[in-house]
Amino acid sequence: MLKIAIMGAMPEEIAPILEKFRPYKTTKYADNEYYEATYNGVEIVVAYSKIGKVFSTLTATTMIQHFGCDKLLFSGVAGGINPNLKIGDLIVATKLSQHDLDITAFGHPMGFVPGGSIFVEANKELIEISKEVAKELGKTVQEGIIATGDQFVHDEKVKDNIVKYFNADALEMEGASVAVVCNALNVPFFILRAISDTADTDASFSFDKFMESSAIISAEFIMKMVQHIVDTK
Ligand code: 4EZ
Repeated sequence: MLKIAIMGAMPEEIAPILEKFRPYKTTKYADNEYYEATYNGVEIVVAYSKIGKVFSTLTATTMIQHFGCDKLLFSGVAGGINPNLKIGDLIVATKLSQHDLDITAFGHPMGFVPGGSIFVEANKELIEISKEVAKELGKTVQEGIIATGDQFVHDEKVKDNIVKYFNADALEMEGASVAVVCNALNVPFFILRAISDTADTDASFSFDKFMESSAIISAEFIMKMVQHIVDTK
């Protein structure tokens, strides 16, 4: 049976999803909780990792290696960089990069370490499904580059550098690490984010104000994608 991992970083990012899968079974593993359910003949595993690249790496790896998930969908919020992205807008990652991975001292480009790559590309079929779902809903979903790092960005200069090195459209703290895991383990993945702030000096206020409503926007879209995957399997 198809087994889909649905993850977020924070409780608010998965709460609207989790409530759709009641009743679910809660399993404690690797210092976290995983919620398992079946939905129209598909197995679902939901979890929030906690914030950042390390925790999200652990959760993505666990969902694949321990729970046996064969697709991974990430739902959450992000800071917008591209001025076309307003609060509440959705962005689908085409490729992701770690903006804080820096061995430039040795002549390597930002985001690169030997054996790795600056960008990891998301699964094209899942992106295609997102376009179909967006069309059905009459919604616009922008595609773009997401930059990930272990910091909440609230500074124009930091943002400018992320644009300079990665031409990123949005930034957050988990996408690229999840991408690295899924890519290495050959599991198709999809990263969706709704904008909660624009990573400037007002970012923390904007985040507090909009994270919950934006998390719901992302979660609802992910649920439509799950429905589409279930219907066409
Ligand atoms: C990380 N997530 C933010 C977690 C912040 C505070 C208690 C998304 C995000 C983000 N990440 C939204 N806006 C951001 C920004 N400006 N910089 C980094 O994935 C938790």
